[in-house]
Amino acid sequence: MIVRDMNKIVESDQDRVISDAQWTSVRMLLASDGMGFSFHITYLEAGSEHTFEYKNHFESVYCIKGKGSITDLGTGETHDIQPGVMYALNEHDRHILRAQEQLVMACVFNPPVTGTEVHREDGSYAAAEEAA
Ligand code: 9YT
Repeated sequence: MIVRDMNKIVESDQDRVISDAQWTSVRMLLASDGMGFSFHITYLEAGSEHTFEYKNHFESVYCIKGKGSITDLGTGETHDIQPGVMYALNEHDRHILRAQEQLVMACVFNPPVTGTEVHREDGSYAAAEEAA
């Protein structure tokens, strides 16, 4: 069994804490944990806007805290994000995520991220075999 405390990861396992200018992600589970998915707690700063397109991953995101919106760039539809709302990018949907207030999100990626990915210009993470 794997048991981890996010607060302890933040204190003492910085390899699992990834930041960009406007977001920080704590990787509770990575590919190396062998679960077949990765599990992240991601903080998106108030006022920030992010364009992502996870071409090589499915991602599901649950809002724990904060307020914002997501725009599906395929359909143009915008949905409010608030605690209790989940979205699943089941079609690798290109999207814009906006944080009106700081958003705290629980995210699952399949296939799992390894922890070394960086967002490419198109908002994607490389597939594991491309990154190797
Ligand atoms: C909410 C969201 O899109 N999270 C993406 C995950 C984050 N960029 C990470 O953990 O890599």
